[in-house]
Amino acid sequence: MNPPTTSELAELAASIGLDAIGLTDASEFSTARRVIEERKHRGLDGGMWFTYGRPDRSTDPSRILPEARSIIVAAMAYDRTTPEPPDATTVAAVGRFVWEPYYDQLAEKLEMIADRLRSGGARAVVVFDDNRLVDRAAAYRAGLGWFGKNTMLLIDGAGSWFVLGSVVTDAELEPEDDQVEDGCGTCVRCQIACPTGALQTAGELDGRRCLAWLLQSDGVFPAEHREALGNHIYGCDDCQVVCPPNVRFTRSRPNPEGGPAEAAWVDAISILAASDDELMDRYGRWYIPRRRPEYLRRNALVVLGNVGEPGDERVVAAVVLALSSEHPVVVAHAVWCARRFGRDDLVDNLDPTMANEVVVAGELERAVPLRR
Ligand code: B12
Ligand code: SF4
Ligand code: SF4
Repeated sequence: MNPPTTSELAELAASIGLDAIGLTDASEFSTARRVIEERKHRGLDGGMWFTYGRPDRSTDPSRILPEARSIIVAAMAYDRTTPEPPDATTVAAVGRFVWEPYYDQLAEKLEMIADRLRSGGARAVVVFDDNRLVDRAAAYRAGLGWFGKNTMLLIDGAGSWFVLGSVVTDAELEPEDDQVEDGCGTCVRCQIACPTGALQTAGELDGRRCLAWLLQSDGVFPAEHREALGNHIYGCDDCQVVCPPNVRFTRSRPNPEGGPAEAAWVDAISILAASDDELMDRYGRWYIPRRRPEYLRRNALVVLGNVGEPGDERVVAAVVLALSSEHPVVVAHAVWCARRFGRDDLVDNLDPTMANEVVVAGELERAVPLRR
């Protein structure tokens, strides 16, 4: 086996556009496992699977590659500057980690690193954002950054606008296990900024309250967090936007183009008007609960109830259309939306069979806060 040296890997990473790289050994991530199990025990997973599903597997690199010896962990920056929203009151915000297919871009780069290892006779497996590895714990141990109070992995001088991924290999590489010291200090901005109080304890995310997770969960969107959802249609960046290292990084390295405007904002009305196929075609990359487009409509209705103007004819027409949906979850959230606008009259003509569906009947009984 003729594995590359650490400096060769660093040079290769920089030349293919990876922003940071670190090395660690392939031993188990026992702290991460303990933390995940303990949080799951307290219900903080909020029904999430991912690394919560099989923590024994996600924290053991030998399940990825039985002879694993080393892990190369890499970070790739994504968009930082928010483009101006279009001139409409019904626009919804998309988390910036999906403005472009960043994970595909990251995967391509990680495969180049893996190919270099393979050409030296080693085995190499690329993993990123799936359930096989705890990406942030790997990045932390490889000395890439520190765990912020918002639970993000922050890179010194560059913040958290990064996706992370790894190459697990059987090559013996020299680990750089110098962990980065905490850089949050006394700052608590993310904890204050979280609209639902999901970060009440520093460094601990309560999945039952996190909007990023609730938008990806199936069923009824929890009524107590609907107003807090604001205009988020997919993902939530609130605990990163306020983070001082991110603000400094954005200032020092703004995107020349200011971010891809067409991907940063989505008209909630256009989601409600689109067919199933159109929705999956446009947003199929997102984690949509059960891959069912009605959940995109559910999320759009909560957003519309928060940002739409009750007197806007387009808004009213979109709610009326949603009230005639064949999906109870869509009708239930359309009921909430109509009532939020003080338009109980729109609900009066509901089909009686639909009105008896459990989720719809539940909404009909619910007191709804009027738009202020
Ligand atoms: C499940 C998951 C989610 C869940 C839960 C997130 C969470 N915080 O646990 C949901 C759906 C909410 C989510 C949301 C987002 N996610 Co996500 N998600 C994951 C996934 C699949 C697993 C994360 C995990 O294992 N969570 C379990 C908990 C226990 O892990 P942890 O928080 O890292 O735990 C450590 C710290 O708590 C620390 N610790 C323990 N005690 C203490 C105490 C203190 C004081 C501190 C500071 C730390 C600390 O040790 C723990 C163990 O290592 C990873 C991909 C992967 N396979 O790893 C992506 C990942 C974490 N997500 C990512 C992104 C980009 C996001 C979003 C920004 C997307 C968006 N815009 O909506 C948000 C950010 C929300 C947030 N504040 O975390 C990136 C993060 C990149 C980075 N720089 O950190 C990852 C790594 C994907 C990737 N490969 O790039 N995500
Ligand atoms: S992603 Fe949003 S809801 Fe989740 S912890 Fe961060 S600010 Fe709170
Ligand atoms: S906002 Fe402050 S406390 Fe939160 S992650 Fe950023 S630096 Fe740390």
